[in-house]
Amino acid sequence: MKKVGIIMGSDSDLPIVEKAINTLKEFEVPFEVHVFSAHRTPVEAKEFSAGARENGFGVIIAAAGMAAHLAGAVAANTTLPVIGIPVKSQNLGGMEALLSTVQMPSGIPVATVAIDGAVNAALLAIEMLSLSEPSLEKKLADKRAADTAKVLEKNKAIEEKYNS
Ligand code: RP5
Repeated sequence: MKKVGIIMGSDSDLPIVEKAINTLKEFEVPFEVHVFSAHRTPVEAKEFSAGARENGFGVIIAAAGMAAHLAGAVAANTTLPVIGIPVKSQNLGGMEALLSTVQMPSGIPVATVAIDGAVNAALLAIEMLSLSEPSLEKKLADKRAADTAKVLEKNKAIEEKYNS
């Protein structure tokens, strides 16, 4: 199976990124994790991105906050799909990271999830890998069904409390 590359701009992003890591572990999808910054370590970020396809990666998740150019910079150096996670900041709440990540110029796509949307980033990466890994298709369907059952259970409790 192809690996998922997970890059974060700073180790301070790790508490958010760990949610993606845990989701990939749950699905037994192989991954690598790195701290590369578009601004602080641009050479390393570029080398990783440019070599990612030949190094066995199928998709890259890039998480960054503030002036979040990481996902775009990664996407500029690979034709693998890149998923951007805008990370919430103290001052502007992640809006700046969201806009920096999502507003890519035509030709260099970044699939952007919600602010701190690390679980969806991992699920989207798994969905991409499932195109060539049929075993992942069933796991995705099972998780979707389990999540639906949880919500229906909550609905039942609320309905019983207020509607009876
Ligand atoms: C971004 O700046 C990082 O992705 C992080 O979200 C933010 C702050 O980084 P630190 O100052 O905590 O290292 O590049």
